[in-house]
Amino acid sequence: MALLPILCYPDPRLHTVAKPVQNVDARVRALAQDMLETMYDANGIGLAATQVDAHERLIVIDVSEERNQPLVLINPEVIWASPQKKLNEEGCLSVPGIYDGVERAESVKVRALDAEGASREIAAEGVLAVCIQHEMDHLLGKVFVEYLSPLKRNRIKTKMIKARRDAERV
Ligand code: K1U
Ligand code: ZN
Repeated sequence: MALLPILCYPDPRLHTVAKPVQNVDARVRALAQDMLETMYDANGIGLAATQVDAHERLIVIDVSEERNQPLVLINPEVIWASPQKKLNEEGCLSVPGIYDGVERAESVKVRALDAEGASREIAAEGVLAVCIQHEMDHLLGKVFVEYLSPLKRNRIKTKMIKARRDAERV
């Protein structure tokens, strides 16, 4: 198992559109395990392959308090989204230290392959629904700050570039 480097906004690679996984094989399972280890190490509740510069439709999630209910979703598709929307506070491991409100469907149903290649359907609400939608956006090359106003987004971009420069100076 290995910790993977997480791309930081505004890295252009975060805007890559991920390709479907063709075979759920040992390589894909190893990537999913490394992503889970990376997500737990960073205290995140989700991680998309895009964020570790692997442009395949694979996400990992664990929203449990005990951090012992990992979910691996391969080639996820939203098959139903509630018309009711909710504004939630979001964060992102690729935009450290930034939290802001994003409106998303309150609940969703998702079909995906699991780590064994079996098709599963998940009905999600609350933080799980928010996290699934956030991670699926990553697979489309979209970062949550793109829902914010251009003014806020530009401020965040400038802050991230400055933080990166300061970190490189040390
Ligand atoms: O995609 C990511 O970078 C992971 C991200 C997932 C996420 C968190 C919150 C709302 C939507 C999606 C994180 O895990 S950010 C860090 C975190 O653990 C967190 C931040 C705010 C609220 C809850 C958790
Ligand atoms: Zn994110």
